[in-house]
Amino acid sequence: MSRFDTYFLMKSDDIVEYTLLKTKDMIDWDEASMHVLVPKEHGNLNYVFRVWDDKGHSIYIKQAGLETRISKDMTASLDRNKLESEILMVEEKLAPGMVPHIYFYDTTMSACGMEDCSEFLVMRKAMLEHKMYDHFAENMSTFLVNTLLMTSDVVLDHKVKRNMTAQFTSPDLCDITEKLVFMEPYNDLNHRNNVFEANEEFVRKMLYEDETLHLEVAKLKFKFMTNYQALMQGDLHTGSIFIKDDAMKVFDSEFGTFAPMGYDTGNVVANLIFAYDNGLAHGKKEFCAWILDTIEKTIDLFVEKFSIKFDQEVTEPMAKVKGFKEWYLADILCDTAGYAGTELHRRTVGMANVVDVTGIECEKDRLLAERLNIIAGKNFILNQKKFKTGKDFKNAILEAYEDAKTTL
Ligand code: SR1
Ligand code: MG
Repeated sequence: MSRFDTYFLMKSDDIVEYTLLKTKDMIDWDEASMHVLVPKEHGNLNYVFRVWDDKGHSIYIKQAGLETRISKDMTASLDRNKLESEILMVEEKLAPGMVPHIYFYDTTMSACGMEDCSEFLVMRKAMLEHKMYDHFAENMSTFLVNTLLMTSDVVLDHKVKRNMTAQFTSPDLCDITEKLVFMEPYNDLNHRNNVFEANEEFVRKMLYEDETLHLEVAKLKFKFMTNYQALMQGDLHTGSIFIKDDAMKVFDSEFGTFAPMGYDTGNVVANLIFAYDNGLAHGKKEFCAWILDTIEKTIDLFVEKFSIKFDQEVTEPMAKVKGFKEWYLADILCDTAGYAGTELHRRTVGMANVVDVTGIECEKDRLLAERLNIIAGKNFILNQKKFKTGKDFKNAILEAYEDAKTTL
């Protein structure tokens, strides 16, 4: 019996005892010198502690709370910690070294022990400092191909995949995505959108009143809900990526579920655009050029690596039919554009915003950023089929920038 046999939300004072209870047989802790610290960066939902000793051992303990951090009114099942841990364990096998190692997960305390990544920066922070990482496109494209293609029907035995589809899902978290991404940015259904006052009129016209847009978003929503294409990370923004000079690790996979691959690839594109917005507002030309180049490369490398790995790994006989691979990839690129669009919109006007944009102090620069996001997002959603190469994405961002300037 231990006091951790019943769930409660842990505080720093509980963490050493808890860590020892859970990891004593895996980590040779120097008990006398164990310390606990709460990292500054955190997500919208959970609580993280870093534990270390003076002999070089360390771990992150991550716990799910009953309420989300972002809003006490929003709850999400405590099972999300198990889901996140199990998805990271699958991803570690498919993309070794590209996710934090999970030491244990505990369904009673809804907590897990995860590899300490404190020598990395959370990528959103790095982007706000306008740091550039030339390995990102290479690593991210590998992560996307390995985790998405390898969990799709192209490769997995179909019975195994159907079982995994049932295992890797959280109705609560999918519900959050369905509302926050695919409804509220277009109708403020729950009256909790954060719309920048100076942009209210623009948002109303461009997002709330455009029925053609609503129809395309409705299709994207239904595709998200019904196309169990692959096990995606589900929330692949720069706050879900640890990065340093020569490596990156993707974490925070609690929104992971079987859904269109383009949801992940699209989120990567959109969140790089938020970094671009911030770079523009701070006059960081080299950084902005790096972002555009990175978006272009990530898409092109994704297509190239996907195509090669498809040929190597395909097991589904009908996926070997001539022309199937090209059709499948083209559809992923359409989705990439569509879901990049919905992410651009929901982070600009929805409930969960990004500091890359909200942190822009000059009103005119913030308006420019928001309008760039809204215009680019609409182009991505309304013209999904036009986005076939990295250059198509890059050019759309440059066009949206020019168009946004004319609205000010
Ligand atoms: C209630 S959670 C709000 C958002 O934060 C997470 O990171 C997801 O993106 C979610 O939509
Ligand atoms: Mg998160």
